[in-house]
Amino acid sequence: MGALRNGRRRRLALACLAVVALAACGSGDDTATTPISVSDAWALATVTGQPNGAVYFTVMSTADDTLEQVKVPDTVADHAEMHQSVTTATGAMDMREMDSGVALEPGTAVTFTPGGMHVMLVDLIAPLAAGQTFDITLEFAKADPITLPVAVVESAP
Ligand SMILES: [Cu+2]
Repeated sequence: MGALRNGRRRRLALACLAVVALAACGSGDDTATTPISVSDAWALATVTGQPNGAVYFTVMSTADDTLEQVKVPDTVADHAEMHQSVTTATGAMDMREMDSGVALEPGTAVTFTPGGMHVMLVDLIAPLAAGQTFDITLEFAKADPITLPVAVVESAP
């Protein structure tokens, strides 16, 4: 009787150890793969003949990182570029490509917004229609890539 009870106890203890190990693994993976969150991704609908579209979103990181590039399916546009809107010396609006990416600091939200930073969808395959969604993928220097849906809207939210 005594030996049987001991055997059961040992099996229970082993089962608990396995559960603890799994839990530790799981939480370790979470912090390694999701230090960055991206929210509120949207794009304005475009009209026929408009060559480019723009995507806006907010990105927040818990660690120092760099948003290096954004990718868009080739069914949506030829490619995507990260742009910064600037006002030229003559007062005209212009855009400059952010070749070295966008620095992310822990806990500081970076917002892509009209008149500021945006992801330009270069050479749209078809006009962006309100109600449509498509995926973009954000690639970082350190964190794993994040793919998320972009909602096409008639006017800025
Ligand atoms: Cu642009």
